[in-house]
Amino acid sequence: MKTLKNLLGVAAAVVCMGFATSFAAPDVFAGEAKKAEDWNMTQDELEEEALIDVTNGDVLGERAKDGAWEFHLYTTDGYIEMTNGELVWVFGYTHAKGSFENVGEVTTKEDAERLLEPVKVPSDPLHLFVGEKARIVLHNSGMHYAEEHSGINHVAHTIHFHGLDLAPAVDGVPSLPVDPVLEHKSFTYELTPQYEGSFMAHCHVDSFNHILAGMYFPLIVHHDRTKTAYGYKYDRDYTLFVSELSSTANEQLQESGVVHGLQDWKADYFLINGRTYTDNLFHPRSVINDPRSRIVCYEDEVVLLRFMAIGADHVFAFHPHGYHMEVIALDGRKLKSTYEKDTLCIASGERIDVLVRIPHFASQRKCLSCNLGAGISIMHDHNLRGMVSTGKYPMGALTIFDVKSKAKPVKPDEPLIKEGKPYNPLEH
Ligand SMILES: [Cu+2]
Repeated sequence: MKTLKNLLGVAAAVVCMGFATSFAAPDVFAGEAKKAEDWNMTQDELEEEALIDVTNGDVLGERAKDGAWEFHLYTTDGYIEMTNGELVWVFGYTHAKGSFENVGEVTTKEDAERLLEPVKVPSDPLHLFVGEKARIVLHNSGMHYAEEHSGINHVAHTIHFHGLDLAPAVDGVPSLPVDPVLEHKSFTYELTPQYEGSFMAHCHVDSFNHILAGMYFPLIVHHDRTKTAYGYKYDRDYTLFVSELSSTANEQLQESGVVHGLQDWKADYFLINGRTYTDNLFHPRSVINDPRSRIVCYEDEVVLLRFMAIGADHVFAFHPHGYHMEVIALDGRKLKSTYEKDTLCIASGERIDVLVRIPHFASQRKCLSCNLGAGISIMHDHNLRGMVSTGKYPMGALTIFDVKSKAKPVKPDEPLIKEGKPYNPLEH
């Protein structure tokens, strides 16, 4: 097991904000012109504000001269820290520090550390818009932490845009018909999304090993710059990307490039947005201390949850205590009629969008099963294998709803870890 003690230079992931600075306002904002006058805001400023709001301050693509959204993704490797202190070697996609800008080809470990964000699993979401062209450039930056003679060095990668129904030329299946992206080379995928919805992307080279080693991320296609999905209005949205990780398999890839007995591949971590829950409520790497994964909301709000899953064979079964979920879309398509579930099964490759309507008394309600405090209730994998990581329970796919009262002013959008001090749900 590798820990921080014996491995220096692994920085914590930093959530950065960025947005396009130049934008020609589309017709949908014609109605906003009056508002802009009243508030003395320019169309550019309104556009920036709406973009930040609808994408929750995620890093956005750059706006190219022709209006296309441009993203430069870099593949490389690194370590992620688990709640038990283990550092798991992974490889995946990343991007320039604080942006999706082009920083040229990155070929050395020093340049990767200097220019790129550390690799995350899953990597940061890509936000696209219906009818707006996107140019996604994949740069293969090689591996920098694998053993010198490991077969994983110098491998090629692609991006498969799972669910976007694209032509083969930009579908990311190697050599059908486009060759995969070799080390220190790049390839540009151009596409214009036709449908709004929740999608994902992953590598399609040696898929079992590359995907499960960490090569995946959420892809969200918005209809416009408002908080609506499939025609439904929502107040807040959270993307919960659940996945399986085998530190043993990853270590074998790092050391030799070959996973022994692939048929026996077994996850030892079950993740929500790359993290496990742990009974140490203060652990900064726990799911519940991650602003992307802790479902913070107000009473009477409508919360959109975008579930996405990647794995070898585990089917997650999400069960929120205290709430039913209204399923509004499956695999990026609006359902003709919705239905309600309190246990939602999701298998690898699926996306399920649900609305949770938060009752007006929810901030006062205590969950008797977890007793974490008023307004807090858990949502966990009811296929209980997913609640056991490295043989320990409860360590796995569990997050919490953290409902605030409108009467008590709070700032739910602020990071939950301030000045290095983790947020304590018990102090509510
Ligand atoms: Cu790959």
